[in-house]
Amino acid sequence: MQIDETVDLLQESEKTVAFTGAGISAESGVPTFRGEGGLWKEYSPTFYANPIGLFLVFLISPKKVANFGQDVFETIFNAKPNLAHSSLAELEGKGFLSCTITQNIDNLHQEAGAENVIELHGNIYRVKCIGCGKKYWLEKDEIAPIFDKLKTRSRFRFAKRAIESAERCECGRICRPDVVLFGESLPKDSLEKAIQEIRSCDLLLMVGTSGVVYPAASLPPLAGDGTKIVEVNPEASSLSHLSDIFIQGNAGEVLPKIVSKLGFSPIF
Ligand code: BV8
Ligand code: ZN
Repeated sequence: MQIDETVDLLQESEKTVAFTGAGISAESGVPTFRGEGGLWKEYSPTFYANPIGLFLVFLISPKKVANFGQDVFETIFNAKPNLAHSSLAELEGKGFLSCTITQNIDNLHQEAGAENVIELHGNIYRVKCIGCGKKYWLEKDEIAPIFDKLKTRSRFRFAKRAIESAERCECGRICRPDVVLFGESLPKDSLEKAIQEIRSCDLLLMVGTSGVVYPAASLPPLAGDGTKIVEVNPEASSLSHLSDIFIQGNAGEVLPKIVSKLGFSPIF
């Protein structure tokens, strides 16, 4: 029923936008932040998800910071797009989706073929210069070995190796992961573009987000009064009160059904 209604809305829509969170990558094996087995169950965001906390953990045990980086990055490195990512890419390719606004840093929307992706929290495969802000893309095999090198108990050796292995910018300064940690501001251009997209769409597909992280979670409420909001999530989120249609289920099962009802099959 809700899937048929969503298909009708997609066919009538002039401009559809997707807003995604960690849940859309759950079926790719990437742990969500707050759900069952969530990342922050193992690594408390108080320490691991903000620069100051990470520094405190480094002072106590540099090895823990390297383990955290290895666990997060390895999980994401090994992840492949799932049918939810490829369904959104298919909708974009067939002209039913204008853009995907994501809170995720795993690059899986792009790997599934999506071209118009607005990244609110950055991208794990990109680094940026701490001096001039220039950004560089890294290959997976360039990043993985760094964490092996960082596995040491000694703070001094960890810091020395971290600086040695950090990518250098043309300007000579070192680069850091282009990822927004808690307490850090979101990239202004991405945020402004996302606001503009949500304000101008008439259909918003909200997929796999708990809606608790700001300012990202303040975006769906900016949708216009006439905009229909369809949410896909196995459980209610803090944004569910906004949804006109709530489809309870996993994105990797629900989205392909919507796409196939439109007469396409997500390229996997
Ligand atoms: C900011 C990158 C201005 C890193 C992320 C105190 C001090 C400092 C800041 C704050 C503070 N108090 C509040 C704040 C603001 C803070 C915030 O919102 N905190 C929350 C926790 C209260 N925000 C910030 O700090 C932001 N910056 O405000 O700057 C500023 C500056 C200085 C001082 C103050 C403010 C920065 C936020 C960005 C942080 N970086 N990621 C990394 O990825 O490692 S956030 C992280 O959470 C991810 O990006 C993730 O995407 C995002 C949001 O979470 P969700 O995507 O919703 O994921 P979650 O696990 O929560 O939910 C998963 C959902 O999927 C669930 O609903 C589940 O049911 C569903 N699901 C599960 N399986 C499936 C599914 N759905 C569909 N299919 C399935 N199969
Ligand atoms: Zn530079």
